[in-house]
Amino acid sequence: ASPAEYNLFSASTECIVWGMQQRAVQGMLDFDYVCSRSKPSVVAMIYPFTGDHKQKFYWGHKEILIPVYKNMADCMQKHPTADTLVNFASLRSAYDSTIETLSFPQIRSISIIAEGIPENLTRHLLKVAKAKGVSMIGPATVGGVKPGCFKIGNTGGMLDNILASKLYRPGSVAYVSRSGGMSNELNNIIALNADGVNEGIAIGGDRYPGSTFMDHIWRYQQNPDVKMIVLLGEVGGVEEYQLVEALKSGAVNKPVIAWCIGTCAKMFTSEVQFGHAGACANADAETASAKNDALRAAGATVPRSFDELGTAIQEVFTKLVNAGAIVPKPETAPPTVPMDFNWARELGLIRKPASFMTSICDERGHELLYAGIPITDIFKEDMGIGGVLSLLWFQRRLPRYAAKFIEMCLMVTADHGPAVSGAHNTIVCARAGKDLISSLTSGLLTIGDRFGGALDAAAKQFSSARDSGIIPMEFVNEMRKKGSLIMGIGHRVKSLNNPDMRVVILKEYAQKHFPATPLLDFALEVEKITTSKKPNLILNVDGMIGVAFVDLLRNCGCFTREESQEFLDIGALNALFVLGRSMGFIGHFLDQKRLKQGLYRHPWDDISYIMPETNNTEANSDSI
Ligand code: Q5B
Repeated sequence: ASPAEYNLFSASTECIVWGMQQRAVQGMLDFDYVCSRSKPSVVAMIYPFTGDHKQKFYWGHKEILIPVYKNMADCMQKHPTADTLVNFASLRSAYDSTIETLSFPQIRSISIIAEGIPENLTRHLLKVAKAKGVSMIGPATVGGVKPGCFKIGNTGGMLDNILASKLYRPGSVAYVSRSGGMSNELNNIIALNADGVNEGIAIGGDRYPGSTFMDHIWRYQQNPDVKMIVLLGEVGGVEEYQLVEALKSGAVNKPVIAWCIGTCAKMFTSEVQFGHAGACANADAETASAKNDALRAAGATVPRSFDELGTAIQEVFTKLVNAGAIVPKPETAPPTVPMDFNWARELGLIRKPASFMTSICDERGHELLYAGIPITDIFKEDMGIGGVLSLLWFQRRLPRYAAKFIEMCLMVTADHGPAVSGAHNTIVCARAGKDLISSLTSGLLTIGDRFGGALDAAAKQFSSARDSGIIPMEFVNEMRKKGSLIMGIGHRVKSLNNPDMRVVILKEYAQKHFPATPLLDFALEVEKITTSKKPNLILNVDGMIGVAFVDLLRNCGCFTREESQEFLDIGALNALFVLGRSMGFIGHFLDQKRLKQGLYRHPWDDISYIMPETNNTEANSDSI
């Protein structure tokens, strides 16, 4: 037989991958690279859910592009020398995509990874594949590996495993197993106890695998590079008896080491179904023990347990070396493949400064944390919006009275009618047909010193005045001398005669619940002076929140003086008005939409048109 007959894969195998399996493809390319293949084995991918495009992969240190096709026919036409397809389609689409693949005569082998394909469909696939002379590996398998040549999908695990099992170059041992997981184990056992794997196929755990143990063992028997064969069978089915017959007749005359797993089934009083669909003994002959006995009697080396499989392989291998049938080859180091950044970091081999830092929220674990507190605890303890804000904005679990004060600030600033600058802008924007976010932000952008954005500046002015030791009268005079307005003082409509009840509510609460209110007391003294000049120069809602919050930060016992000052410097207090008033702006937006208000145009009679005075005589005479 020629190598093309007994080898499914070679160092020039070209493969098409069905499915957007970037990790598996990268694993195949890394394998190719350590095998010193001249070209990547994966030449194209098929993915019917996106248009034709290219995907980027690594080839050693370089980046390469692999084309992805929506249509299988296009892919086959563009890559006529690809003869292998690895099908990662789900159990729902694996049948259709395999049938379609089988219609292209260029394909010699198909591996089907999906588990759970209905048995009647698998049997039909088998029939079609057989009629067309196509080798099928799977379903329900990781695939197989031909060291130095080609690896199917995720076979062999990660690169460190592949290197440890020396899969980058061929050895003398070929194996066939059902289980993909156990094939990894075999790669390792064979590398440790012999000169490595020549080829390994996991036929898959279904009752009707696309290819059988014997399909592969026949190939191994014909391949002169394979010096010994390992079979890892399992409980269920009678396929191992075909090898028994082949050994008895001498059709297979290479040394065979065999073990059927599942011998523990006899410990159970009832029938046992192991993990694979086919792994259940329906008759005595299907038990692992019966099959092991038969294989032993036919001349295979059968250890007493799976634990002794390695020793059995080693004994046979040593005999073949001593007899000169195997001549161990000198080891050469494979080319190095750079380690993936994420994997290297997981192993703790590298470190890199993070581009971002965060200290308020962590969503990576199984539960969302606000400043370290799990979201379930936040609800269990009924921390409310004030509690959440105290965690996210101030990174502290503030006392309950403080959280309540935060909520009160949000409530009193929630709205102050449609006439104020921000609400007006939101309304005009909504009536111009804009969306919620545009209308809301249009309103928010008006917040500043004169309207709603005086909290921080008020907190700073009042606290630095009081901290400097001056009395309220000196503060007012100083500000007047500088020609500066006192932030937090004054209101367009509220005054001594029309007091702002929002301020009254907050003032009474702070005086009753805060441990101390020295800055509020200072501001109230200032208010007495300013209102004596003009009754509307009251401590307004911005000023009230600003000074009371300084008292809170400084006296609640949760912050150092520096920390509380930092919040003023950052500009944290205006955030209370911004958040509170967002509620109102959203309300105005919804209201306008609900009321189906049309485009707003300001009336001419409400605008004074004051044109610059111009001397038109000359111009007029020119034009005449
Ligand atoms: N004068 C708020 O001014 C307003 C003075 C002052 C010393 C002062 C003004 C001001 C500081 C900034 C501030 C937040 C623009 C306000 C808010 C939220 C709101 C809004 C709502 C809501 C009002 C008349 C005379 C002049 C001025 C003197 C005025 N303010 N002197 N310190 N702070 N305050 N902003 O009424 O001698 O006649 O020339 O800038 O705290 O935005 O509901 O509307 O919830 O939405 O236009 O409550 O006070 O007064 O500028 O014509 O001044 O008083 O120098 O003196 P007005 P003006 P004179 S709360």
